[in-house]
Amino acid sequence: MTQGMKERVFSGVQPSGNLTIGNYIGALRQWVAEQDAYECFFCVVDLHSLTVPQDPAQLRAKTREVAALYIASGIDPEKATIFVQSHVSAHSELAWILSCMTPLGWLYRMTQFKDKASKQQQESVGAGLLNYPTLMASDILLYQTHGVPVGDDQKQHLEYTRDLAQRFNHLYGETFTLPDIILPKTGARIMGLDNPNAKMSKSEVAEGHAVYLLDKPDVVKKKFMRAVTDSGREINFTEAPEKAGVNNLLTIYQAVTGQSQQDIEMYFEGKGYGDLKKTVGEAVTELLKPLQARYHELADEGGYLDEVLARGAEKACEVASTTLSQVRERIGLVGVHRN
Ligand code: ATP
Ligand code: LTN
Repeated sequence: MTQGMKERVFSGVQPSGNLTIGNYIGALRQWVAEQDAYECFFCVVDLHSLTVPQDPAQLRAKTREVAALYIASGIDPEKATIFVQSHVSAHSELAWILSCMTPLGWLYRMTQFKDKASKQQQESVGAGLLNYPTLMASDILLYQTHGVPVGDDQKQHLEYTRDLAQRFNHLYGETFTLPDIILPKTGARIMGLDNPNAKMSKSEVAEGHAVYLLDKPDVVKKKFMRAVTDSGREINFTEAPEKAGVNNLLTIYQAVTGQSQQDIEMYFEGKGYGDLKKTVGEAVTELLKPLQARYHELADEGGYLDEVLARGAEKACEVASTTLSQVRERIGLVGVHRN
């Protein structure tokens, strides 16, 4: 099959902090698996991270770090296009156009907006936080994307993207491909180690909440040893809310080792929570070793990353501008005519 015939995949991570094992298990790991079968675009969505306050120097550093972590996780820049969202201005332009076609009600009902807005002073919630899904829809629709590999928390944003694409296609004629969500079989929602009822998130600051991809082995192990469990003894996969901590540890273990639930439960039969935490901590440490080694190599050869991002931006611009031209034409924006 030639490159042009492959279906497209698009996904992104915000450079809003240190990447967690939730980001890896829910997103990055799936991306690696898809890069042969699809034409992939993996974006560092820096404009999205502006929806909550960011320190400029930190944002600059994290943008490069996230791109390097894509490569360190196994994404091959020779196969997939890796780029920074703000390098392709079509994203912002389509976001404006689509925001004009989005009923406010669709945005107010987004749970991510409600969650993040409730964590800030009412008056200081930026308009960007409300418009976040419109920018995300633009990211996806510009590439005529078929599949979007993300964690469970992005379901609602994907539904919104499809609704918006359908609305546009209905009003102006077939323009956008309707994207499907691609969820991981295991680990679509990794929970915080300090609070197994809240999603593990890179912008949560509480100590012991998340394991970061660049945490040193002793830190990883310590965080797992301190993970919140319960006062019982059973080590089983379960939906019971009071056993969410144990279930989360088992889920991480399953995602990392690829073993069946049955085999894992059998392995831990008769063992205690201390053993569970130790075993999971060691498995995650092993998982991170090669990733961290590759990351540090990349950090030492700075020029390579710049070159990958420049190439990525060029390729992404090509595809995005084709869709954007169609959109501009369909909605009646006048093109430039030069003699
Ligand atoms: P923030 O805290 O800044 O909102 P985040 O940690 O939720 O960030 P995002 O950049 O919003 O991360 O998400 C990047 C990708 O990682 C998305 O596909 C998202 O679904 C996935 N993801 C994030 N957290 C988890 C998690 N705890 N479990 C599984 N997937 C996750
Ligand atoms: N909203 C996503 C990040 C994101 C994204 C995208 C994911 C922005 N644009 C396009 C997939 C496709 C999040 O994970 N919070």
